Amino acid sequence: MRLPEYSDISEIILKSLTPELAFVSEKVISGQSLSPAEGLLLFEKAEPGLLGYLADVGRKRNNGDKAWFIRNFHVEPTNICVNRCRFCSFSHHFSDSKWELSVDEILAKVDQQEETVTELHITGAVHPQRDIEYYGELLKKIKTRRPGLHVKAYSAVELDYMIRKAGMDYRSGLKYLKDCGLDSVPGGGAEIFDETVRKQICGMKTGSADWLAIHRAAHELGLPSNATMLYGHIETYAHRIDHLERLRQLQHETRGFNAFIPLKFHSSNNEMKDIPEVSVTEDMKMYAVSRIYLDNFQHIKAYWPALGRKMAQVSLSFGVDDMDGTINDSTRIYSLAGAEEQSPAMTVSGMKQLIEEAGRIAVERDSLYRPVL
Ligand code: V47
Repeated sequence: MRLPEYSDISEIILKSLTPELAFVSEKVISGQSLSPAEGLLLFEKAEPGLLGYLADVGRKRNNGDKAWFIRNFHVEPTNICVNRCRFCSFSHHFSDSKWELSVDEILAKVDQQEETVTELHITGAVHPQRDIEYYGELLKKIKTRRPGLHVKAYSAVELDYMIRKAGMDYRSGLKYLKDCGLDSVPGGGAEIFDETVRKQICGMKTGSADWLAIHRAAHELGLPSNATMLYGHIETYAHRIDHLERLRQLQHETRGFNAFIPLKFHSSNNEMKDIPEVSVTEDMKMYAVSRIYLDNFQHIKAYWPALGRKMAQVSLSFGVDDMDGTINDSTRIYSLAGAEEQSPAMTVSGMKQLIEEAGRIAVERDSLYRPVL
């Protein structure tokens, strides 16, 4: 029996679709960018199976069968925050406890990590008494102890606050931090760019245009960054596509984003607790459409502490090529919001097993997606 070639399978699938979906699918398969209306059509009309198939085309084109992971840990220096985001379960406004780590406590956490850990992710709340010199000095001290550690630090929201407070523009503030040891910028604080939704869920924090301006400035200085989206709350599919479109446009100009990370909204212990969490099918649709729409992003990351390790494994068949990291039980943002991973930590062998069970080749990476040998 002759087995069908890849293109034959595409043809069989295309014939079973409505003309609109067949047209959009053909564009995806032949590597063309989708318009916002076409992205929306996928969210509204495509079956999860079709989305998985189309996302897989992009995933394979960018990464072959490799799925990446990193040995990393987080430091969340404080939960004391000037903002009051309604989805947040982490800040002191909604949590039973208030904390602020001293510099020595942070350095002790750095010292505790094994030598093989390559990345530190620092993010947390926007503390009113901290300033750019504090965060700059922290970077210098970390780098003195562990010069080889890649420090991905301070979301655009934290950066916005500290840079404005210093009376600097984004470029000079980021340049100062880069000179202190900042290596890249994490993707937090993006939430949803649509201004109406943003006002309702996190009206006090950095606006969308400023979030994008900070990432643009970082890219222009040679600092790579990530991008996120908080989905599954009051936003519509059109808002999600608008968010992806703004990211795709900035990436077109700068090429500075490494990865896009959809973040599922978790509803425990925050002011949006009445909103039910979306289904896992919805999660997989979100990952797949992200892979398909963001055709100029090299990587789509499943942040498993937010998604759960089982669904992160499934997401490898819905466009995901990056599993983030080993984490070492160092983040509270999602466990406080009710995510099933209450103490997120994975061993390297656990990570490899998860990836290989999904039929992918597990590759340990550094923060710039170079294989760690
Ligand atoms: O911006 C907060 C999200 C983000 C909730 O760059 C919530 O590699 C769900 O951006 N339910 C911060 N999500 C974390 C972040 C991140 C995480 C992992 C990797 C990277 C990276 C960046 O956490 C916030 C917000 O969108 N968040 N509360 C919640 N209740």
